[in-house]
Amino acid sequence: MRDHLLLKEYQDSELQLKYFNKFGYAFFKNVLSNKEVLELRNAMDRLTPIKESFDRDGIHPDGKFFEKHIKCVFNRDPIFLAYVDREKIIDFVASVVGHNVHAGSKISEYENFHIIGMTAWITGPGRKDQQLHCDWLPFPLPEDVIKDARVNVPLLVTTVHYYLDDLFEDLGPTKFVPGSHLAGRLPNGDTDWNGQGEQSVLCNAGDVLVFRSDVWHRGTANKSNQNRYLLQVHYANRMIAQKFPPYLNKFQFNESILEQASLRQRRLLGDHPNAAYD
Ligand SMILES: O=C(O)CCC(=O)C(=O)O
Ligand SMILES: [Fe+2]
Repeated sequence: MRDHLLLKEYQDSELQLKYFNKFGYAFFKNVLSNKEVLELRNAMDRLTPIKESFDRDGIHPDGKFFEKHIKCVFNRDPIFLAYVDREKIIDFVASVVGHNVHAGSKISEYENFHIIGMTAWITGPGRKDQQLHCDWLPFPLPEDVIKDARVNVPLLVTTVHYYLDDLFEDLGPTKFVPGSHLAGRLPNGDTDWNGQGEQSVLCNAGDVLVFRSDVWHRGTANKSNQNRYLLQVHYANRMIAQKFPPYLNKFQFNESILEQASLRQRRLLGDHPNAAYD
């Protein structure tokens, strides 16, 4: 069994999509320059926590390790705005969650999805293993049903990982069980599926991984002596709520950042025209 995930970028977008549907993830090599990686890391270091937004910055409550986890960073520093619709990545994301579930609708892909979160995450030495999980499994199905060629489970949420380190096993890479979104269930303690075990994302700083919410994966222990830097961007079909805490009208868009946003960025931040349920 392989212990590291196959990280191949297919230049043909149809192939990239085909393997995303088959394995549950897609890889994009060298998306960010070294300068951009450094800028992002520095911006993450500068962020300060907002307690009501569920931010964390300090020693983790269930372990003696440092963790910084800051939500909705597109609203905190204009540097992060570019990662709302980073070139190349956003076209791919549009093709996987921008689809319209009502066949024949005239709504274009860019009008049918949005950002539901953007988190800056620094994990320090001593960070513990996560349990293998799905971020969200909206449609649990019997395996024989989900494998039927007539069944096409629509993807509602996908996450983009911008890796900001050269990953190695001791730094705590994300691990995936490729293809496990076709199990139709949560891992429930299993660590392999269909002959595939967990495989580490051993990529370089500036590389990007896009993955389905229903593929089995986990973050792993940081056994090194350095912090791991990760920017997570979560996207969903427009019908899925945005997760912008604090709730009950307490989240406020930062006007000075919004002024710098393009029309497409505003749209992805939630500036939709009226449609069903509005
Ligand atoms: O830390 C990672 O690499 C993955 C984290 C993750 O999967 C999660 O928090 O849901
Ligand atoms: Fe996860």
